[in-house]
Amino acid sequence: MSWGGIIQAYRDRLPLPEGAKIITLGEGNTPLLAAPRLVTALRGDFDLRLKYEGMNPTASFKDRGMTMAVTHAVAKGAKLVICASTGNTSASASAYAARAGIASAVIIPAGKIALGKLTQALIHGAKLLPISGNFDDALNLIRQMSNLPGVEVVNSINPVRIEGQKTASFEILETLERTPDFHFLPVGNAGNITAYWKGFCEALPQGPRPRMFGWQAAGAAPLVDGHIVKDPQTIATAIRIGNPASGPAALTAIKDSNGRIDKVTDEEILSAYQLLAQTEGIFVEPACAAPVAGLRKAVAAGWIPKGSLVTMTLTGHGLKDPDTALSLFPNAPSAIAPTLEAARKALGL
Ligand code: AN7
Repeated sequence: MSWGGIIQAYRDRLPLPEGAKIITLGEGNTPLLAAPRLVTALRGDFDLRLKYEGMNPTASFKDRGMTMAVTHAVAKGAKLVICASTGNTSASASAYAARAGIASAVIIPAGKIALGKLTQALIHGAKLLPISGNFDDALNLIRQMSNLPGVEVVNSINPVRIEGQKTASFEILETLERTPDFHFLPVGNAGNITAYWKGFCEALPQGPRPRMFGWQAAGAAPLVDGHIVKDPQTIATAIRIGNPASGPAALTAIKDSNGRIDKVTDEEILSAYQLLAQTEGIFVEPACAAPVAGLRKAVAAGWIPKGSLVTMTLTGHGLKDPDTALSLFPNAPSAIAPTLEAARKALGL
């Protein structure tokens, strides 16, 4: 049978309204890639598998939750889905709303959304409401709008989003046919780490389960620092969040899994971002490089025993944020003559 998205695949494990029309773009079933060259570069000695969520229809993990949220919204008769977003939620919400034939409106921090994500929301016909504030301000506004008639909030404060996102854990376990020792992922609003842990708990009721290692950007690390961050700052705009909605659930996941929440600097993120692209051919957006940088830190600290099985979620595709990638290459190559001689000279051959 061909792949029909996560609701079709996991219908028995997802809450669905009676007779709901499923709104899907064929999300899920993403690759789980071995990464031996990256492990060598990190000077590790373990098995690393990367869940490449950039391969979802709108190029981020949000699609797993959005098929659920928009399916529920349509079943309830909603005419408009709304969300606050650092970019990927808005891209996904606007695509699934278009697919369903309903409207979408997205509240975003003005000037802080990666180019690809903004482009997606526009092309899918979303109403864009940039605010002079950050993601936390946007989510605050969304909470106030949640009771407006005909409106459905599709942020991860909507519990069906978490339900959809937990399916990534199911896929990892089915692919590996064993339990990872560690699971690494970036943490922003903390919905995804909450969802993965829910998935692992449901699939492995008796345990053992992976230890959850979540990574925040140093300038936006409320869960690591132990307090709300009023003016979060990081190059990884996807996780530029100072007051995560699912913070308490994330901390429970970390505690119950004997895991860890930690932070990495923008410099470490950018270095890991290039290392992943150049050792494994996998292009991610900067937020996804936070757990890669985290893994480097964990190896150096001796936290990953030899022979461990480590899984990591790469949450979004690198093409979402071409500006950050290009900024690393300020000197664009200049044109050469179309001759063998000039090509040989340029390549040193
Ligand atoms: C690529 O789109 O919050 O910890 O509004 O886009 O579940 O918030 C995005 C978050 C990680 C963090 N990686 O996940 C939004 C938004 C990428 C992301 C996260 C996001 P959560």
